[in-house]
Amino acid sequence: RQIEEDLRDAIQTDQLEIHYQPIVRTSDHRATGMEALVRWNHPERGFISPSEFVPVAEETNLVNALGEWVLRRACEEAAQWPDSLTVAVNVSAIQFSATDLPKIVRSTLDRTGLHPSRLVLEITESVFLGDPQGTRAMLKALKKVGVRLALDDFGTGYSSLGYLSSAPLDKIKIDRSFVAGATESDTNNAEIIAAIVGLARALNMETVAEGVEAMDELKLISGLGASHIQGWIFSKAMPQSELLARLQEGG
Ligand code: G
Ligand code: G
Ligand code: MN
Ligand code: NA
Repeated sequence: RQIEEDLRDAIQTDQLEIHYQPIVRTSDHRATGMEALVRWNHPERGFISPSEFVPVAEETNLVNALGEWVLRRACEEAAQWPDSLTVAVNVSAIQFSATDLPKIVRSTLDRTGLHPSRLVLEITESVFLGDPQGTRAMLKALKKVGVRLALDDFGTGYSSLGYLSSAPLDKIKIDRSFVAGATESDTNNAEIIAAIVGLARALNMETVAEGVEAMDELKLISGLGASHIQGWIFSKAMPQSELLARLQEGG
């Protein structure tokens, strides 16, 4: 397929770049980290969304090359930020099942000089579906490297909660569909968010409410106790150059 060939080329010739979206602490609205979101500017087709090309990478053998490219670039760029900021990198379930992932993460941290505690790996619930024992072993091995682990898009996938208490996760990212559905009049989604926050607290995990766009959502979510917020109300994802300029301004 053309898109597959083009993607292979894009990875090799640096047509990809990463945009960073701030994740802020609910209590003071200060950024504590950034999520790395890959972008592809195709020479003929223009901008192509990762929701289109990440699945292509997953269907082919490109997903590991893509994942390693994103990891390395994100760690290199995060090493230029203040030490207080973490960088969160999305890890595809296929990448996650590769046995050499902890080794790759460790050598990337070594080469870029980023302290392990500043890297967050975002995994999805689907990693718990196939091989729960292998998954726990992988999570443990990654924790040994010193990185933090976040469960992404929580609430949209596999619904067994059993794995949560036995997995060494540091944070839960509440899927934006719950945030978008939470209003004063429809309280079901707000109840779900409150329940996830309570569960995370009991398990000593942080919570990130994703996709907060509007002031009424911000008020509601803050009241529900999520420790962190990510969404357009604070910032869209931006390139490294723009992020560095903002950090320089102190904002
Ligand atoms: O901004 P947004 O359109 O970036 O991202 C769309 C989807 O692509 C999201 O589900 C997001 O998790 C995913 N995504 C973005 N960057 C990466 C990446 O580097 N690796 C993987 N596996 N998924 C990514
Ligand atoms: O699947 P994951 O959570 O990794 O991807 C995050 C996705 O959410 C990206 O596509 C990102 O651009 C998008 N996103 C981030 N903030 C907002 C927001 O406030 N509203 C909407 N609609 N999307 C957002
Ligand atoms: Mn994510
Ligand atoms: Na998510």
